[in-house]
Amino acid sequence: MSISNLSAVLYKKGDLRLVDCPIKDPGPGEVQIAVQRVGICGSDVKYWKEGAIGHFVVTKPLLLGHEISGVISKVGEGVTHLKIGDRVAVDPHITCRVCEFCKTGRYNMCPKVYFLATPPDDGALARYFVHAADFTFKLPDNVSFEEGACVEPLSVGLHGCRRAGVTLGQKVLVTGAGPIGLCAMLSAKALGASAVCMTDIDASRLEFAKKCGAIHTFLVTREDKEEDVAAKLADLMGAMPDRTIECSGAQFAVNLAVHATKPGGQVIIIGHGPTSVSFPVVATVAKEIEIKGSFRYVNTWPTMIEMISCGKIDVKPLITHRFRLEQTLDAFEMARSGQGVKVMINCGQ
Ligand code: 572
Ligand code: ZN
Repeated sequence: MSISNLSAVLYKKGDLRLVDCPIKDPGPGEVQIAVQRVGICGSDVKYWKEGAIGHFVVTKPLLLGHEISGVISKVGEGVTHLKIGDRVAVDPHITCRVCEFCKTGRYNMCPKVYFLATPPDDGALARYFVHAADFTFKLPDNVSFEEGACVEPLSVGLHGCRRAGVTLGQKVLVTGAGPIGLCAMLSAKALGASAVCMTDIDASRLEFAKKCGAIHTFLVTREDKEEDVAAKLADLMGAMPDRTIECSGAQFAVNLAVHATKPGGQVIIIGHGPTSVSFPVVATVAKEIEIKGSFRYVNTWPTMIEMISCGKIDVKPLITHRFRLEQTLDAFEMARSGQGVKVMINCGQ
């Protein structure tokens, strides 16, 4: 009897189907995972609705999903740190491990990377998939499958905070209160930020951010001037923020970030919408602001799993909707509607 491997495959823009796919066996250094939970990311929705993000274009059927937890169902040759039955979370990278970036601890820069659910590389929104064992991490008993799947978006936030060098007693501004902004806020607090303020153009997202732990929130309107908002933020936070983590991709937020940040401070850009945005070069120079990019994450799973396990990061409030794998299309419609924050799919049987 063959076991079914129900899988969410995007055939082309707008054409997402549940189909049965072959189950692969793990090769050397690989594990087969019985997927338990998959969170829907904005990029999954964008590939579905627009068929592309930048140069990454869906030209052949693509299995979606890169926020994964599961149970080890088979172990390939040479794998010693995992066994059948282990509960795991998955870092969606598979890298070459030998280039200068892999060898210097920046595997997120590997030019030969395979990254789940990024064309042409398949994801894991299915019953089973096979992954590199060294990018698969055991979950402690007190970390749920849902929390395990959330390690991925949390990692984006943690990496941004690490790039910013967020540390004890700092004030941190996070622009954009979507899932990644919320994850950056949770990490900034866990790293010891004394005040974290979130901005957004949507009042309901800020209300939600407060419930998730944002200390301050500030509603930005289209009529606002960046310098005026910057002054109000300094008032609200008691001083200018030492670090700003930009998670919205909006032109306004990039300008605001530079104006709001303390002289000598840093602006970290995670979010990007348009390919190019302008930035206030005079203020950047005059305040010696350092602007840095932050791309995905590197070496964040062990830290984030530990932080969830010890209770210093509580990601559960971010999960707003739950669906079964069979209801994937409804789950994607919900994610696209913007009503929820983190939509979670249960792939277990
Ligand atoms: O969770 C990781 C992640 N990264 C995203 C988007 C969604 N989820 N990124 C934004 C898009 N870039 S990309 O380089 N690309 C389409 C591969 O423009 C990757 C990071
Ligand atoms: Zn993502």
